[in-house]
Amino acid sequence: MVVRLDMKSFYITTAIDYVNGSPHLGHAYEKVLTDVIARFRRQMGDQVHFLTGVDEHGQKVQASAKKRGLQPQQFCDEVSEEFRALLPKLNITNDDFIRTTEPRHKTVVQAVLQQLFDKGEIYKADYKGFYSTRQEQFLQEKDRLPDGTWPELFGEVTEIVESNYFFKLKQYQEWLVEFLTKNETWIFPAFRQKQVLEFLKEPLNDLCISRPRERLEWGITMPFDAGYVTYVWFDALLNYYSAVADKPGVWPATWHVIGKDILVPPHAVYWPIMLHAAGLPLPGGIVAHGWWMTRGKKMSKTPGAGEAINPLELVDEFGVDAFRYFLIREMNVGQDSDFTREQFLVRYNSELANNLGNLVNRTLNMTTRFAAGVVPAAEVGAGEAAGAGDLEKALQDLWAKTRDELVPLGEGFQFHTALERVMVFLTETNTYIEKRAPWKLGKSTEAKDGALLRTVLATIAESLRLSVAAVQHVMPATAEKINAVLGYTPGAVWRDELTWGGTLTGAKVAGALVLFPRPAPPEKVATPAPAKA
Ligand code: ME8
Repeated sequence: MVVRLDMKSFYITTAIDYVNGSPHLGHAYEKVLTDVIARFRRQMGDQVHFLTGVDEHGQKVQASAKKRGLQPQQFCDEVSEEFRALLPKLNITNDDFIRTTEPRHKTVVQAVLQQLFDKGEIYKADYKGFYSTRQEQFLQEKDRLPDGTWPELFGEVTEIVESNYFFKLKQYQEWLVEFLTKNETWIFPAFRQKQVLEFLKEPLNDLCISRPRERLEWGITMPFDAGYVTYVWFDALLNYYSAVADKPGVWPATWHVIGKDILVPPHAVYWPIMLHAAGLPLPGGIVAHGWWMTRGKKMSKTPGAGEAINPLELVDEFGVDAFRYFLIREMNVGQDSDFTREQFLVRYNSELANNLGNLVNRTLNMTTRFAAGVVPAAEVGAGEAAGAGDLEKALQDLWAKTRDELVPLGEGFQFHTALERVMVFLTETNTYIEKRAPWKLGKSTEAKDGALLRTVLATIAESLRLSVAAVQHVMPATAEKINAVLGYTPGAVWRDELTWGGTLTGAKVAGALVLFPRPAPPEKVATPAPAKA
């Protein structure tokens, strides 16, 4: 890795997925969102390190392996491969993939535990209480429903009595409240930070961080007591640090991207306190995204929850970029979204096929037809007598406005809005084509019409090039394909790519490119209108 001194280091992570089932849309979304942020930061010139991986220990994994009649390690090897294989299919640019069964991880977890133990941050005590295997969590009386039962979320709850190791969480409560009060934007979106502070109004308990080996085999051995393994969250959270512990200058993470279900308490309470107690710097912040739901229920591997959508089926059917586009366009980071095939098809047809696909077709088709496939130069002032130039100016002004919004929107994780703005610009470009009707200009023999036609061709090619630059972190393969048919190789500095100019003048374009073919017919869906020109 070449590290330039003028580059800002940007370390971003996803949650690590439990390997007790196959990846679903929720997992795919988190990877795609993090990838979009990572690509955006690279475009902005940062030195990005992007980590993802799998969470392989714990009761759930042990149980799933047993069900399949496999040894836990064998089971993990198999399922982890499925999660790893998803990444190239989604065009994810992770730099590293961590498995919590790897020696590099175990060594760091044990070293941190030993350090905390030596500092007196960990003690042994008897514990009697209720335990949820599904959530791998001890419960408290306040977790019960008013009728005394446990919420469905916890699955089967059993009472246990045992001796365990505890981490002194409680003594850091005030420190954490102060930290979150001082660092108001530590959690995105902001309303989640308020929820954490609300949670912290109740007293914290010390955290039970061990499981007796006779109850749970499948975990990292406590370095100071071989009769115990490490609680799965204590093990899992440390992946963010263990993966880069040997890479100077990478820690702390800039952002951890996770789902809202694992914000409180693991990421917003345990994690900062663990780091603080261990004397390690805290990450820059946490992005807590919402859930993909099906018919109002969270999509998950758990029986009884919303039906899990297999992301690969959609990728196979519509292509990786249509999939990435939909996830990023549809979900406002932090909010929930319902996944429906109908909504997917609406966006696919109207925004990708009709809007972007149409502009690509028209640009290639008309440049080939009217300019022998070579993008002409815009002729400023062409046809001024007829008021020409105003439409081009309006489009350029709209672009300038769109461009100015792109960076702040990206920096604020508002990628859905950024895509919406680009779609508006594309729609306006297509409307501009309708208004200028180059197919009519092409039939005219008048010199001013010829000049205007060349201006139109130059204008739409430039509009297309700019739109592609604006969405390349969301649809990298599509951007590459369109640039290739435009005969264009983008420069190294992304921001410079966003300036309107005669960039493509003289470029030789290809004849055609099929980008978003119509899906197979059986569904009743809105079909795209045929492209004009
Ligand atoms: O929680 N929509 O693993 P996991 C959006 N191993 N995101 C979803 C989702 C949905 N329907 N379902 C799950 C774990 N996710 C732990 C994490 S990190 C140190 C340990 C997200 O496989 C979920 O919110 O249950 C989480 O961020 C990620 O997928 C992995 O979930």
